[in-house]
Order: sequence, then C-alpha cells, then structure tokens
Amino acid sequence: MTIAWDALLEDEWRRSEATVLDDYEHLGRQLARRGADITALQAGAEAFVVGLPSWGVATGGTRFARFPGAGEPRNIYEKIDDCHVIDRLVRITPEISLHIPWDEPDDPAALRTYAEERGLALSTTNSNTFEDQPGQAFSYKFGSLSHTDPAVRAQAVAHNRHCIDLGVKLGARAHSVWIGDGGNFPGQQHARRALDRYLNSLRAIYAVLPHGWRLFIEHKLYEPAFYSTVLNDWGVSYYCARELGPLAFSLVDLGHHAPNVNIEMIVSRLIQFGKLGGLHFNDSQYGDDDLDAGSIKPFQLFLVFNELVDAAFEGVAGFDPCYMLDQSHNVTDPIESLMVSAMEVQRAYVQACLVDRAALAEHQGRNDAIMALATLKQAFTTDVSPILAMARHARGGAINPVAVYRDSRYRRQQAKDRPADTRRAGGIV
Ligand code: LRH
Ligand code: MN
Repeated sequence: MTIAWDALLEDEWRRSEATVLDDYEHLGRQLARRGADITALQAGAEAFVVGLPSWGVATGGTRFARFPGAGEPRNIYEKIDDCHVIDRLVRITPEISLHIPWDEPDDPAALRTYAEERGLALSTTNSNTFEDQPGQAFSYKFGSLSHTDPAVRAQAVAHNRHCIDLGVKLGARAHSVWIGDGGNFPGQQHARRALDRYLNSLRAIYAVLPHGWRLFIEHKLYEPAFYSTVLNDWGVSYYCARELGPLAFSLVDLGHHAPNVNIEMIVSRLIQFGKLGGLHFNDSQYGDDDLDAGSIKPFQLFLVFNELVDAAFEGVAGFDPCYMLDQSHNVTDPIESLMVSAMEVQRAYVQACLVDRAALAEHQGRNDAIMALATLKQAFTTDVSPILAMARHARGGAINPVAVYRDSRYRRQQAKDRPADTRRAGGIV
C-alpha cells in the first residue's frame, strides 16, 4: 500500500498554516530589528544538505544486544525507501552514504536509477575492513591497511579500490575510509611502523581516485582497539591527508574524540589547513555513542557550525565540507531519529548564520569576552523553528515531520510488508 504523502501534507498545512505564518512573521520582525533578513536565512535553510547513513535506517545495537524494530529494511532498496520517506518530509537529506559490502548491489546501475528516481544521490562510499566477510582469504583480526602482513594489506587495498569502482557506477563523488586498526596491549603494535604501513596502503588507494573525487580519512581515538589506534586523532589525519595529496581530506566524526575535547577547535584548524573534507554528525555523553545529533550537546553542535559558517561567509579557499549523519539508533524508530537529527543539524547551521559576525569581530578585537560570548549566545538562543518549518513547507515537506510520519502509519505498513528477517541484515544493523 502506498502512502498518500501529498494528502497528508496538504491536510497538515491546512491545520497549521495560520500558526506557522504568525510565528514566522513574529520572528521576522524580531530579526529585522537585529538587522537580520529572515528570507535570506530561509533560503540558506532550504539549500542546506546533510547526508543520510544507509546503515542508520535500521535499528542499531551494541556489543551486548540489538533489539530489532518492526518493518526493518532488509536490503539496500528498502533502506533507500526509508531514506526517501525521510527526505520527503524534511527535504534536506537528498544524499546517502553507502557502506560496502553491507550495501553491495547485484546491479549498480539499477540501484542508481532506483535512488535517482526518488531524488536521492548515492554520494559517498564507505569501505569496511573492520570485520571479516564470509569466504574472505585473510582476517582483519589484527588490522587491515596497517596489518603487518602485506597480503592482508593488499586485500584491504583491493576492497577499497572495489568500493571506488562501484562508487563510480553509482554516481558517488567521495570515498570514505575508517579502519579500526590498533592494539589492545602496550607493545602489541609498533606505532611508527603501523602508521607507515597504513599511509602506504592509503597511497595505493589514492592512486586510483577518479577525477573529481575526494578521499576522506576518518580518525577515531579508540574502539574497537582499546589501547592504541593507528589513526587516533586529527593531527595524524591531517598529516596523512597532506602526505597523500590535494584530493585527500580529514573527516571529523563528532563521537571520535576523548570527552571534553574542543571539537570546534579541531574543525577550525582543519579548515585553516585546507583539509576539512567532511563531518559525521551525532552526539555522545561518554564514548562513540552515536546518539542523535544535538541530543546531548546542542551548544557544541552550534559552535561547530559557527566555525563552518564563519569560513563559508569569509569565502575560505577550497572550503567545501560534506555533511553527513552517522548514528546508531538502538531504542528509537531510526526514521524518526534521522529526521530529528537532520533538523537539529540544520537548526545549528541557521543559528550560526544568525551570528552578528561584525559585532563578534569587534568584541574579539577589544578582548571583550562577555560581549563576544553574548553575541554567540544571542544566535544560539534564537528559536529558528519557524524558519526551518517554512523552509520545509516551501520545498513540499512537513511542518512537523515526526507527526506526519506517525500519521502515515508507514512503519506499521512496513511491518506487514517486511516480515522480520531473523538473518543478520548485515552491518551494525
Ligand atoms: C566508525 C564509524 C565510521 C563508519 C562506522 C559505521 O565508528 O564512525 O564512520 O564506518 O562508524
Ligand atoms: Mn563515522
């Protein structure tokens, strides 16, 4: 049974038009008094894009357990269907990151067409050399691109090259590499030699990067290795990206840092060094919790966007970061979590566009810390919900995506159409 989204959205607008317009005009007057143009902010909100992780549309789990929900997607086509629902309602998620081999298609051209017919681009490929696949010749138990055995490294390089070949057929423009390589005990790995092996493997991947593509390398402090990690922080990532060449960039996953690390400073540094390729948005209280973006530390998310928007407004050369969500939804409906997270990332972006940068520069010049922070807080404490709602409505989306999604009974319908698949659906999910 197909969902009558147009009818649901028209009905929602009929019921909420007066309130939304009243809130929007009220905010417009407030912002005008601050010299801000609400229509320009709305245009920015409409043009904002954050990519969806294919692996995020099904229930995630931990090493302890996974509690699959009803109507789980069982293959990449059903994952694209769920991404389509998300983009139908929030209108800012027209790109999907794929994970290979979890999303390996039998017919790449057919998959590309399926996505494009739904207004979705398969924009980024992610390799997976952090788990062994059935029939794999060599195990990644002790690493992949940095493994001591050249045969294992060659296998991992070949997998990454395969991802890129596939990505070309799917219309992707970037390949993203995260590896879990590292050690659990002091002395288990020779740190300098492991990094050299990793970088040489990356060179073999970089060498086949198609024209117009970018290579993202993603650092992470720990997990699955619990003592040392080969690509453990942004400094090493920056060094590798610079060593590789102009098409290599660092990707910052917000959950991949020690507690209390100032992530917006890392983002600022990578922007300044011309090596910020992208971000994986999520949130965390402790480790790489992969919780919904903006759910724990919304001010940090805003401060990250403050650096990103400042660079965009200044026209920093080569600044073109790719925004993606990377989350694991263990106790919520993944579609709801991804919609809310996408909107929270968009909210942080619009709030950052609201910062009075001339006033901020003046306060910074006079070392007026109180007024500088107040300038940021004024933007962060502005409820830009009316702008986000109007931006969605202007592009045919929902005022309240979660409410419309629930009214659609889409999940209940999928529970009927997608009988529970006891087999592991592949991947974290
Ligand atoms: C590693 C990571 C990486 C993905 C994986 C799904 O923690 O953030 O980006 O490959 O999650
Ligand atoms: Mn990530």
